[in-house]
Order: sequence, then C-alpha cells, then structure tokens
Amino acid sequence: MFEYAPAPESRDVVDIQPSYGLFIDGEFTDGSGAPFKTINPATEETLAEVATATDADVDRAVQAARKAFGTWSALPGSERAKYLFRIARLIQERSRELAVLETLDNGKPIRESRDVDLPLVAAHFFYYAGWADKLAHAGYGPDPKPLGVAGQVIPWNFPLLMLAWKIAPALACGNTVVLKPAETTPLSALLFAEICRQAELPPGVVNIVTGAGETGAAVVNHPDVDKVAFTGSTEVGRLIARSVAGTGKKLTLELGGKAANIVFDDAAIDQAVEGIVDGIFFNQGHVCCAGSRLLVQESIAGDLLEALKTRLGRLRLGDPMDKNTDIGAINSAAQLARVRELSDIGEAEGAERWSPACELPSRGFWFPPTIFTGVAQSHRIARDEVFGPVLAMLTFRTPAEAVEKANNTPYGLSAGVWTEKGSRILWMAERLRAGVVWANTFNKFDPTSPFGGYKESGYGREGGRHGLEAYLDV
Ligand code: TXE
Repeated sequence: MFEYAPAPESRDVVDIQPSYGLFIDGEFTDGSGAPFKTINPATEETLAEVATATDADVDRAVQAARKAFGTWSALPGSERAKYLFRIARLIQERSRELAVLETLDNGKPIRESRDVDLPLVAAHFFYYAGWADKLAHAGYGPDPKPLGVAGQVIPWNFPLLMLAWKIAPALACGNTVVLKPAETTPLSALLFAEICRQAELPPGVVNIVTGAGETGAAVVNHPDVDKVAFTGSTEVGRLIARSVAGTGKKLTLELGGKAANIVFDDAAIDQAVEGIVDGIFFNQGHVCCAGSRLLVQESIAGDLLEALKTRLGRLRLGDPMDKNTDIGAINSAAQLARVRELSDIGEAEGAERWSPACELPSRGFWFPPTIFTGVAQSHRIARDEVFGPVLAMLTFRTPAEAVEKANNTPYGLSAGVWTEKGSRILWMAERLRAGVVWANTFNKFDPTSPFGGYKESGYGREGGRHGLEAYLDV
C-alpha cells in the first residue's frame, strides 16, 4: 500500500509568467504562430502560454546564430570557458527554481529534478567549460574547427539535462545554437535563456525556439544549419535522417531503447532489487536507457519477483512536488495513452500483469508501477519501447542465453548485469550490443563518459571527450 506524507516543495520559488516568447538574438520576442499551452501533468492546470515559432521565426533564429558564429568561434577557448563556467555557476545558484519549474512542467518527482537532473546539468556545463581551452589537446589535431550553427531538437523526459548535453559541448567547441525544446516541457529551456542573458552570453550564441514538430522540422531543414542533433523517438529520428541525407549537414541521433537488466543467481539480491526499481521506475520510466526488460536467471526468478513486489508496495506515487514521492505523473495524455495501449496489448497477448494496490490521483496523468511476467520474446511488451513505468520479466538459464535474449531487440542503448563474478561482467559486456553496460548498478550518468547507442538507438556519442567530436571538424 502506498503511504502519502505531504511535504511539498513550494512552487513560489519560481516566478512563472503567464506567457513566454521565443529567445532570439539575446531577446525574448513574439512568435508568429498560434501560442500553445503547457500544462502541469500532475494536475492538468495550465502553467503558461508559449509562443510557436514558424519557419520565418526559425529563420530569424538561424540568422542570429550565423551572425554570432564568427565572433564566438574566434574567441580564445579560455574566453568561451569563462561564459560556460558562469552559466554553470548560475545553474547551481538558481537550481531550486529550475528544479521546481522542471517538476511542474514535466511531472517528475522533485527529489529527482533536485538531486539528479540539476546537479548533472551543472556538471555538464562545468565539464565542457573545462574543454573549451584544451581542444588542441583533445587528440583531434592542433586546431580543430567548430561546425557552425547547430540545430538541436530535444525531448520532454529530461528537458534541461538534454539541453545541457547538447548546448554545453556545442558552445565549448565554438558553435552557436538554435534549440527547440519539446512542446510539453518548454519552460526550463526558457529559464535557461534568461540565465544566458544573466551570464551576458553574446546575443545569438544561444537561441531557443518553441513549438511542436513543425518547428523542429524547420530547424532541422534550415539550409544554413550545419549540424543537427536530435534526441527523441526512433520514428522521428528516421524522418530526420532522411531529410538530412545529402545536405552535407552533420547528424547525431539518440533514439529509443529496450534495455535488458540481467540478474544472475549469484547477485546480491537486495542490491539488484534497488537497481531494477531504479532502472525502470526512475522518472516514471521515461528514460531512453530504462531497464525495461528484466532478465532473471531461472533458479532465482520466484524469489526475486517476490522481493520486487514487496519493494514496489513501498513506492510512493503522487504529488511530484512532495519530497517523499518516488513516482510522479506521466508527462502527457498522449504518452499515458501509449503506456496504456502497450500494457493492454501485453495482457491481450497472454502475459500476466501485476501492480501494487494503489490509488491514483483523480486529476492528471498517472500509471501505476507495473510488472509483466510470463512474457515471451515475441510479445510486444518485450519488444516495443513503452517509455513508462512498465517492466517485462523474462528468464534465462545460461549466460549465453542471457546475451542472446538481451541482444534480441532492434535497439542497443544500454544494459545492466548483476553478478558477483567480475569475469562474468567482462564476458557479458563484450557480447552485449549496447552503448552502455552497467555492472551492479543502473542509470548512472557522468559528464565524463560518452553515451549513445548501437543499431536503431541511433549514432554519435554525447558526453565525455567523444562528445566533442559531434561539434568539431576533426
Ligand atoms: O517523441 P518525438 P514523442 C520515444 C518514446 C515515446 C515516443 C513518442 O518511446 O513514447 O518516442 O514520444 C520533435 N522534425 N521517445 O512523440 O515526436 C518534438 O517536437 C523535427 C524516446 O514525444 O520524437 C520534440 O521536441 N522534430 C526519446 C522531439 O522531436 C520533431 C525521448 C521529440 O518528440 C518532428 C522522447 C519532426 N518531424 C520520446 N516531430 C529518447 N530517446 O529519450 C517531432 N519533433
């Protein structure tokens, strides 16, 4: 049974304006399209009206970025570093505001935006600020060149963190940016725009254009954009790859996943249970590298399932602003519909569905933590990215069978291995077709470490020294 212990973070720490414009050439300006509403998914209340950027607005933003590129790219790296360090410190200073805004707009628990998202966002800016004056020592020759104007389109699951992954390396390398946040979570990017002003970042270096997919397409297809970086659905990633083909634009794609979290019979079970819960229920499962397939060695499957069920019974679902909340709201009605549909298909195909007893709030978009057992590899619940708090459990007997099942997916973003045997971790990691393999942990991120997928999970790497390659001509 879920307990509810309200201790809400105050939303008064952030000043939400009734309406927001676009951020172009260092100024907030009107958009030419019809404004749209962004809502709090936990309550369905409207938070603000946000401008829609049309093709003409995107063109203004790209022109501003082009104009700024000459000066910005010519600055000594040590000067660019100063701006990035300043932005990083301002993010830290204003992290409470940013975390509350992120939670209101996204639905994720405040504990996560405060303790995970915001520290990582600042860490990314600090990390890439450190590279700005060391590019000649990055191993790409004495004088690697920035690409020019980067068009960046990001999703709604980690709005500010995805912004940081894209903007920090781009700026460090001397590129300028036009970024489009997702239409359900535009607000933290607009507060970030204010932080750029506060840091006195030269106008045009960062431009934020809001709107739906059409605005994203306008950014991607603009002829004066030199590099496209996209994180989102595999479907849209395919469209973008097609439209960029033959244009000479550089492209990085970070798309979906269906990660296997693999538990061997010698694993520390309590620790594995924590890792499984973190792997799939963190951020309501709205995580591209979520451990959405649990592969358990047959001999411990029953015990592990019981331990997992007990643990799920103690998760708290509810008000994302409550500091005790573990599971917040699903980000949108559309995403909730998708999670419901795939779960219903899971049942219809014969898998067994289990959730702990829990009351869902009457308003907002909610889905209980859910486990499917009796899952076959052919079931859609084992194949499709649900992007919600839904775990599909399968079993295996041998390490080879675990590898075969884990790799039996069109995706290849991440995987987890739980075992006390170091040699087995290495054996598995060599064979798993996944960009990241975590051992006895899950969902650990670090700005020094490259992140990205194999197969339909996309190409290119973000983070670490490898993340520079996406923004340099080497
Ligand atoms: O993604 P979209 P959606 C997966 C996840 C989820 C599904 C659908 O499985 O259930 O995708 O989510 C912009 N040209 N992921 O519909 O549409 C859009 O405005 C250019 C995994 O929200 O891909 C938003 O800013 N841009 C993923 C961004 O693309 C376009 C994170 C992502 O939205 C566009 C999100 C177009 N034609 C969803 N159409 C991950 N890898 O983490 C839309 N956009």
